[in-house]
This record gives sequence, structure tokens and C-alpha cells, in this order.
Amino acid sequence: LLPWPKVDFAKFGPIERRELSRIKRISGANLMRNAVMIPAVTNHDDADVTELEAFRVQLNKEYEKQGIKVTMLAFLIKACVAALKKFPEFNSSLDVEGGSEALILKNYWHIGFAADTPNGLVVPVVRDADRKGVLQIAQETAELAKKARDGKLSPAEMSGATFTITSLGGIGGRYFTPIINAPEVAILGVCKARTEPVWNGQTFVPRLMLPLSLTWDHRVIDGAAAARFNAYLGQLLADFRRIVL
Ligand code: CAO
Repeated sequence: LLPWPKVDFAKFGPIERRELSRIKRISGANLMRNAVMIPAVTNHDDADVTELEAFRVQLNKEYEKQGIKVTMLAFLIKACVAALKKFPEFNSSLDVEGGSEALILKNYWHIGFAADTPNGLVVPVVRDADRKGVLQIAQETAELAKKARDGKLSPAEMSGATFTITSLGGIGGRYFTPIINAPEVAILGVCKARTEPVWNGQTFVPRLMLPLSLTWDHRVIDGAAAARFNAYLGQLLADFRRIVL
């Protein structure tokens, strides 16, 4: 590799030097390793969340008095657990240390979610998300996100994830290419849902479409499996009743 370009920026205009936060230095080193060492591919897809969003809005009215905010993220965590159960290799890690390369398939479903904080990105983990309902997950993610912003997350609250979701849905954008959080083998990126004309076979109808970006480790997963994972996730999000099937 060529050496990093050395430029005296002050020659071109006024500059200011700002040290990176501790979180940015640590996450930067991890992101660098993961971006360079994982042969990662991203599949983009859309999920029709028209009914789910209506259900979420209705639940929020019902639970407002109890102070519970039901979020899209909570539904996404629940739907991802169902998809991870159907496609277990997405809930695995590669055993590269053991000499004989093998997959470690995990029979637990701890879901990390990227949380933006003033000091940088952290990934708190919802443990045993398979055993929790959407309301409990919504409360837990809200508590963990607050702790993250206050810089009060313990190392235990940021470890053990088997899969990660990174949502920019509250901010905007269409698609992006998330970097896998090693030793996990896949990560789901979500952007802002928007109403689009969708062809129903006869006419265009307005539907709320959620952009999904699934990045996966090509040593473990192949494109067909990733497309199936996204399609299944899309089916669940389009009709959440399918989660009990
Ligand atoms: N589409 C459309 N609207 C969405 C949405 C989506 N996918 N997801 C959330 N929203 C809306 C919500 O409806 C809510 O609107 P109201 O305030 O009007 O109810 C608003 O956005 C905020 O949503 P929320 O309270 O559910 O929070 P969130 O799920 O968007 O975010 C958290 C929670 C912790 C994920 C967020 O605080 C965060 O840190 N996001 C950034 C993560 C990040 O940086 N990822 C990138 C990593 S790579 O660098």
C-alpha cells in the first residue's frame, strides 16, 4: 500500500486540530479491521411497512399513558430474530482460530443496535430478544440508548451480540453499506421509510416502503441466502402476524 498522504493543510488555509474521542479511537480501529478483513457484500431491498406503521401508531396511543414509546426498531429486532432463526448461519461466527475453519452457530439471540452519542457510535445489546415482546424491547432499547448518550453503558451491556441493526430511519437517507461488527457475520442497515407508488398488478397504490441494507460476510453467507433473508424479513414486516407461524 502507498503511505498515507502527508499534507501540511495550514499551507492552504486556516485549520483547527481536534483529538478523536476515546470511543472514536476504539471503534475506528475495529471498523478498520472489519472493513479490510471481511469480504463483505451488501444487498438492498425494501419492505412494505404500511400496516406495521399503522399498528405502531395505534399501539403508541394505547401505551402513551404508561410512557412506553413503541418504536420501529423494536419491531425490527423482533423480525430479525425470526429471520435469524430461519437462517441460522446469519447468527453465527467463523472459528478461524481453531485451525479447522468452522462455524459457531449460536442458540441465543442477542441483538446489538448502533446508537449515536455525542462522543461517537456505541452498540448496546438487547439480550435474549427471542424471549421478549416488542413492548419490552422498546423499553429496553430506549433505556440503553439513554445510557449510551449519558456515557453510562457497562462493557457487559455492549458485548455478546449475535447480530446488529443500525437504523438511520429517524434521520433520513435511502440505503447505505454498514460494516459488519466482527465476529458477527451480518448487519442490517435501515433507512427512512417513505410513501411510494407501488404496482399491485393493476394500478399504482401508495405504500410506506422501508429501505433495508443487509451486509454479510461472503466467507459464511452467499448472495442467494442474503436475498432470501431480506425477502423473508420483508414478508414479516409486511404482515407481522407471520411471526407466529
Ligand atoms: N422510517 C421513518 N421514520 C422513522 C424510522 C424509519 N425507519 N425509524 C424511526 N423513525 C421516526 C420515528 O417514527 C420517530 O418519529 P416521531 O418522533 O415523530 O415519533 C423518529 O424517527 C425517532 O425515532 P425513534 O424514537 O424510534 O428512534 P430511532 O429508532 O430512529 O433511533 C437509535 C434510536 C438509538 C437507533 C438512534 O437514537 C440512533 O442512535 N440512530 C443512529 C444510529 C447510527 O448512527 N447508525 C449508523 C451507524 S454507521 O455509522
